[in-house]
Amino acid sequence: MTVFKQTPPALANQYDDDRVLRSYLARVLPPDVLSDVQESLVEMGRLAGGELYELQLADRLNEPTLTQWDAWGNRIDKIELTSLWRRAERVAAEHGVVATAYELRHGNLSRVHQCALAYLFTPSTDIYSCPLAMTDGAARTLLNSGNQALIDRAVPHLITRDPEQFWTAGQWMTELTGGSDVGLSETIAKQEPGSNTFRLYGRKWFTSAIASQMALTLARPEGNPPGGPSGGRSLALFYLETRDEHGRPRNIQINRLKDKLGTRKVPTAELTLDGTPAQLVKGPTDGVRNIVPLLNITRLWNGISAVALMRRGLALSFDYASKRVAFGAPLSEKPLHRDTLATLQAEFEAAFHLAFFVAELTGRSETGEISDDDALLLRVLTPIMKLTTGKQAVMVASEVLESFGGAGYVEDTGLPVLLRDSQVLPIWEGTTNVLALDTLRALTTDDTDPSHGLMRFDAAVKRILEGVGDVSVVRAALDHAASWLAEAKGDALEAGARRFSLTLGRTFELALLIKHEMNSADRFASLGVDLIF
Ligand code: MFK
Repeated sequence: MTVFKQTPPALANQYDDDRVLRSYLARVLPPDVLSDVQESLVEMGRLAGGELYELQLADRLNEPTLTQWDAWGNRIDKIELTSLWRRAERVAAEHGVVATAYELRHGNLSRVHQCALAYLFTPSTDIYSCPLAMTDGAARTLLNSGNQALIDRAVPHLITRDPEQFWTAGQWMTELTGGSDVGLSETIAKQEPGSNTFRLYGRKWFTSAIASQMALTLARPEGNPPGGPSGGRSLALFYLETRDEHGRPRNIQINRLKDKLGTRKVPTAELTLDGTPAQLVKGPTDGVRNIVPLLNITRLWNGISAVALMRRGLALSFDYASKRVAFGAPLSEKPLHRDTLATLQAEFEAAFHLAFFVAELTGRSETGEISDDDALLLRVLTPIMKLTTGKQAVMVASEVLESFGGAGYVEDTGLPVLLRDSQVLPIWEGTTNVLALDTLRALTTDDTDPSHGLMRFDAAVKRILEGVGDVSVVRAALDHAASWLAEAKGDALEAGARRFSLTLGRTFELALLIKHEMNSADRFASLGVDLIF
């Protein structure tokens, strides 16, 4: 008797196989830059579709562990990572997944190159992008701070390609009182008499990737006024190193690791800081404002991770559709299945172009080559991009699982993790609602009237669509947003902020998709599935 065996989905080289990434890079990178970066991307695509993916499947059941005590009663709070994450750390350092953005080999386009590496790397590493995002954000924050002693001490470790020297950074912001409303933080900083060192006392409630060697955190220097409407101003930004030269925590107790829905490889801890030595990064106040560079870099990573997870799900789903036969033909020949996947592919491609456009602007901002208009656009688009792509990732991951039928609901296919891990994207680094409010705030960055900010956003969309003409559906959406904003006041403005921000996000995505289709070699092709099957 012949026993039926289903061929599982497989991954090819994840760069060679990614028409969307390749056509985007061919459009935005000059030919000499593209040929220079290609080798690194092919190599990362090979690892992501091969060694790292195999290791990810083999490591599926393993999770990081916390050992609080040694056999002799000493508190050690030792974290052990799984083999996938240990390998991912080396690969990330050696392949410059953070470093590329700082080496500036290709000027402002280095950020695009780095995001392409991160995009290929992320889905095969069970969110090792979390510590890398915070590392990148910490490097940017320290460099912007002008604190030369801390720059000299930490930045070389954060941006090295040498795995032995490489450090990752944590971002300890969340406390029991304040997840979104960080100004409510209760951690106190006491200055050591006659010294620049402070000692931190308090509890941090969500500290991701706790194996990091350093962290940036917020605390209230003794004497500053307590939390309230402007609580963030009386916090200060601190730098600390987590362990001493013997590997012992520096007056930090790791109370437990969180039991989370997803991101199970990320060791996320609850901490007590009991006199942890720390240095001021930039003055004794305005901690929230001073940590903003970190927030904006990790929000960019969030968007890049969102599109990376969408792409991974679709790569597996498209491959499976060509192998799985039902009702007399492969799924890839079934009009309804094709139509479903084409819809998801459109969501992914739209999100891809938005996330990478923000990477382009970020790169230009970092090298000081951004116009005032584009700097304002970056300020508005960062929260819009983060909130829009996070929502798209959850929807696409859910549909990807369904496209496998029951197999998508079964753990040892390695598929359900895509949904669990995507679900964090609209939560951490600012929830959808917090970012929707930040969008309104960003529209008033240099003017008190958000309608003026929206007019500049509108002008940016027009610039994107230059040469294409006014696309009626884009025009209608922007006009609708503008007339709502002109009317909405007080509670109505706050209540509509999420719908408004998502409208702007999806409209901008559409403009970018159109621009790409009009300017790339595979014009009009990418929304169809014919190129994929
Ligand atoms: C896969 C990749 C993912 C990556 C890693 C994930 C690791 C997970 C780690 C975490 O989740 S850490 C926790 C993340 N937490 C947040 O993101 C907090 C979410 N809450 C907010 O973002 C609130 O809006 C905020 C805390 C900023 C509000 O605090 P405040 O004290 O009310 O701030 P305020 O007064 O609104 O802003 C202070 C200043 O910063 C203002 O400037 P001025 O002082 O000049 O007036 C703001 O305009 C400015 N500002 C705030 N957000 C900004 C910003 N400027 C630029 N960009 C922004 N995003």
